[in-house]
Amino acid sequence: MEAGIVGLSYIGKTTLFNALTALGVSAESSASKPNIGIVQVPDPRLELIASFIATKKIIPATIQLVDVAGLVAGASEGRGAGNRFLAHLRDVDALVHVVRCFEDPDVPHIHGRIDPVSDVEEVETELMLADLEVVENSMKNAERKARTGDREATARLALMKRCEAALSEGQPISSLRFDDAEQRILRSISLLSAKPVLYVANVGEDDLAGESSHSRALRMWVEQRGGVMVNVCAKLEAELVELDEAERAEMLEAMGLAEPALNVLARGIYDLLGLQSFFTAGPKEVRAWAIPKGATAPEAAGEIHSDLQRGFIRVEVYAVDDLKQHGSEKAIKEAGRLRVEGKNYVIQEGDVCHFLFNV
Ligand SMILES: Nc1nc2c(ncn2[C@@H]2O[C@H](COP(=O)(O)OP(=O)(O)OP(=O)(O)O)[C@@H](O)[C@H]2O)c(=O)[nH]1
Ligand SMILES: [Mg+2]
Repeated sequence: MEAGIVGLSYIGKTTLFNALTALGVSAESSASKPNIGIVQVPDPRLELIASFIATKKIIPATIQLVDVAGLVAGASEGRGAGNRFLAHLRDVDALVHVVRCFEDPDVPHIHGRIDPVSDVEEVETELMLADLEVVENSMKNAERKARTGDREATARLALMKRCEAALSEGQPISSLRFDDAEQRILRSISLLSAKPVLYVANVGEDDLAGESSHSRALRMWVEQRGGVMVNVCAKLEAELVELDEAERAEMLEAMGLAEPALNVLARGIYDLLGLQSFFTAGPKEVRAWAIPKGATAPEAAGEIHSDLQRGFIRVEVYAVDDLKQHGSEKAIKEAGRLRVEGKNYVIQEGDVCHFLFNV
């Protein structure tokens, strides 16, 4: 699963991307390509499991993140570098929309003023204009085919007309409701404004709680749309990841923070992507794995290795809380808390799994 960062030009996207992916491996990047990186999703339950089950390594779940050049008004018509990159965002599963809320005379704003609501609307308009172009093309194509009596084309034409009407009125596709058949058609054209969005207020170092007038204005705008917003100071987070663990803890404490805002953001993106975690635990590694909510035991096994899915027999499962209560897997078993589940079992958030398979 993959999320993409969007936002106006020069507002801290790459700073945030670098901080988020500092611990993960960068997949590929060059001047002409978007930055692609791996984000580790911190989970305190991993350390908890490892405190009961001796292990060599702790491996968190990861998600992939894409960072493209910023947008400016007119991007959908080819203005600015952002346009070339809009195409890279079509393939992502969700968007992280970064909005500048910090004041800093040394960092120029492309419009010469800080106005997060105007910025966020400018970017969303560009996304919708880019979608409108895709919808209109699809509509022309469907119109031609519908005349020959093609049923699929007739359905697509009606759907595209609905999408066009919404976009023309400035309504994102995500504000509409669709049935299964319509969703299938929409998936084939990957509209940007149909993707779930997490808004990130890039706040100033003196405004970590997001109480400045800029941050509050953006929060009100997001809340009115039923959206979710996270406050992050990209500059500060970029500094935090450079520190070693002891220094970081000291700096966080001095600022009265329990953990880096980046952790909250990483979990927010995870949630936005509809992911949940299950764990595997043994002497070699204690590891969290990302799977879509609702995944079955064989599907979860397939996340580890396709052989495990193909040869799936059953899974032994317990909850992290069982480990806390009983202290070891042996004690969990003796207490009758170790469950044996078959191929229809739906994995629950935080299950610790041992897969039994045969290939
Ligand atoms: N004061 C302050 N400066 C920041 C913050 N985040 C980013 N900057 C600065 O803003 C400038 C632009 O940051 P980038 O991360 O390159 O912005 P971007 O959105 O990736 O820019 P484009 O890719 O050109 O659209 C840099 O000089 C950063 O150091 C922040 O939270 N506070
Ligand atoms: Mg950038």
